[in-house]
Amino acid sequence: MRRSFADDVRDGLQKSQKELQPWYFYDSLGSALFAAICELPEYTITRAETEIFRLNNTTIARAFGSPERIVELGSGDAHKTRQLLEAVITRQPRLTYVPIDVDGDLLESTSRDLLVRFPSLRIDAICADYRDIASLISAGPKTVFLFFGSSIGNLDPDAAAALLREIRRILGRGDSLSVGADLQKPKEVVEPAYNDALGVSAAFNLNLLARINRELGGHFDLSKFAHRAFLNEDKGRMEMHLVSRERQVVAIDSLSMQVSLEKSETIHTENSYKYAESDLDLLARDAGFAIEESWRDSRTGFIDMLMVAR
Ligand code: AVI
Repeated sequence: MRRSFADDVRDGLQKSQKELQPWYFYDSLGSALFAAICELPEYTITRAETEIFRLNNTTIARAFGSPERIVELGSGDAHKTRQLLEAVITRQPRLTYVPIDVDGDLLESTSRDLLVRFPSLRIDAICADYRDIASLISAGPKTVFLFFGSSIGNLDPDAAAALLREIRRILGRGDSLSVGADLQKPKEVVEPAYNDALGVSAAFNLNLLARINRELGGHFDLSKFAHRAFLNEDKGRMEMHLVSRERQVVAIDSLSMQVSLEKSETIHTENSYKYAESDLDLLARDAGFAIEESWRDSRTGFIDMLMVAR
């Protein structure tokens, strides 16, 4: 059984390096803030992937073959996926789309929009954490999995490898998984993407504390925390933290818990791994896939890959 928000908050805030899991960013407000991040000039991931789909959607759809089912992990507002769905439906009108997302409201509104735009599409939406994929999706018709937007970067390498293996177990030989990953780039380019001038990334990060206040009776004073995001070059990842501006003790009523924080102590909220292409190749091969095709954006900062099950 997947652990609850309450359990993860209790455990995470008792660790010596306090942490909160990034899956919990995405309540309704968090999803809206993430959609705003995607529009920021500093944050290139979404634009890069949109460009890849705009220029290559027919080629990508052809590479998918004619799937009967498309399963998307962390579908969000499925903004970028629409172009691909359109190209797939043109080839295969009897398609079932299975978006999986933790934000139920977003899942519902996105599904309604898609049905208006593609009346022949069948949608089986699942409100869940995609890390439970093995219990959510069973083996079946010819399937393509989509894992876009560099969401793979929010998993530690072991968890990413485990997820790809689970997906491989569901797929038949010749089925495919399409993954979008952000490529390694210099600090001067990658750090501003998580430290934007408007402060949207800071709000996205702080919303985790606001969510604890809303849902668990927390008493976090957001003005007593600062957003910090930096490139950890040794680990090849961006890290996001919330930094306590002063020594403080914060109560969380429904957990009957008091959280003590020293001045400058941090709560680690997210890792965002930036990949080298050779690592992606290894990851795919270890899980039983071969990268058959890949597409890069014009600045070559982002890659979408077609991994085919061997
Ligand atoms: C969803 N994910 C790929 C984003 C990222 O870049 O890691 C989440 C995000 N965190 C801060 N800004 C955006």
